[in-house]
Amino acid sequence: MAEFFPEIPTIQYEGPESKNPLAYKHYNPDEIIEGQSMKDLFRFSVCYWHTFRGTGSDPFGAGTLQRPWDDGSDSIENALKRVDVAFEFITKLGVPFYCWHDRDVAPEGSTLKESHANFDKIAARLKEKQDETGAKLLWGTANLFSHPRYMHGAATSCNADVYAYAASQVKKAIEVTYQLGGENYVFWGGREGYMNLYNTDMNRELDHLAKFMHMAHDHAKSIGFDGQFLFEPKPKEPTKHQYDFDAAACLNFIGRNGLDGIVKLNIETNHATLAGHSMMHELEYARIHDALGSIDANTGDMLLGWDTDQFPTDIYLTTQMMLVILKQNGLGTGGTNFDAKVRRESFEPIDLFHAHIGGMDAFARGAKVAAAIRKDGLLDEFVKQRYSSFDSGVGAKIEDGSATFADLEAYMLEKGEADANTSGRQEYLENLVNQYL
Ligand code: GLO
Ligand code: MG
Ligand code: MG
Repeated sequence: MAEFFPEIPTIQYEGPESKNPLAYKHYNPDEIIEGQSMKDLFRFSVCYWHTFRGTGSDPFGAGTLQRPWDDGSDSIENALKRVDVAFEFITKLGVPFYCWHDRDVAPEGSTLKESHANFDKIAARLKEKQDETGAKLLWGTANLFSHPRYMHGAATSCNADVYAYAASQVKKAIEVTYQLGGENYVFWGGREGYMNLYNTDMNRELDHLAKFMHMAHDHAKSIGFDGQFLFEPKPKEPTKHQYDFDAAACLNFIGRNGLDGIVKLNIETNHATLAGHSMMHELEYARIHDALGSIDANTGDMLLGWDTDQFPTDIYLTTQMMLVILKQNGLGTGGTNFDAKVRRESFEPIDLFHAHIGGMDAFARGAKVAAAIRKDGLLDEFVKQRYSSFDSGVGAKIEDGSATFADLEAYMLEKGEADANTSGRQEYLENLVNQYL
């Protein structure tokens, strides 16, 4: 196997005392957290688009990233070589999963037929490499936003031909995901949204999107693919208003269109903050609806209002995330995908390793802290106590649905005044969490 990262060894766990930047200090794949290994708890994944296709370009300047193996062309040879690079990277990192968009791995041809054929060629190499290394596909997806044909959206485009093209692309991407043993299939809305309501029939667009999802699911069933479908909420960018705004908007769409039980959510940190939520809020909202399927692990910048997709390093953030994820005992068939890119100033290949190592260690530490908080149980006990007036008496009748407004009025007329409130103790609880960090 050609060595694309000759100076990088296989990354090992060396423990918190290690000073080796190319070692894990906290991510120890075999270490058990609440009954499962870190490997199974996180199911870390490397994303193909930022990591192997990112160039470091921004709206003000050209790419900066040194990727000596890449000739910058859209040739099949270059795409095949990138597969080898990707699997060397994934293997050296010891990450169990990866994921892609169709057009990340294989070049778009001049016709749909040619694009399908290109995709088949690369998929065959991906399969070989998966078998050789044991790395698996967490999820596949289709890029329905880069090509100019998708200027008005894909499944919500005003152009029926574009809709049909998008459907063909998703059909193929689901088939390849299935061939490669992918465990999920993701839909991020790309350009599914609008810039201006004066030219938009929102009702028709949402209806078309629902039909698209049903057709996708019917096709998946017909070929025997039973991987989990996931929506990825994002409120804005590239459009002013994206239809998959946040977890609540996605779940409303899912429920209203008969997609319950078919689609769960892939929650991304930076998208949560763009929606004006904390990541913990988005995860908990999804979890209580039995829809927390997978996560895109990154972070934004507090001072910037766009999707900066940075690698997560904040242990307070990962602690909050793991408090929710541990409540549901992990992510099932989902995983922790680094939808994150190195800064354009971090232009050497080794920076890709530093970035992933840091992200994995941040999650491992967050999980250890969250598990310690959960083990002591003080936080959970506080919340349980706070709602204990609903465990018996009038509260229990409210919860079991047997109370009527008339009952509640009769109860209160007799009692005269509500029982006194107790303190929410927010500051005490914030201090408590800090004690574990
Ligand atoms: C962009 C999204 C994007 C998706 C990807 C797969 O903001 O985060 O990277 O995760 O298209 O759905
Ligand atoms: Mg994402
Ligand atoms: Mg993003």
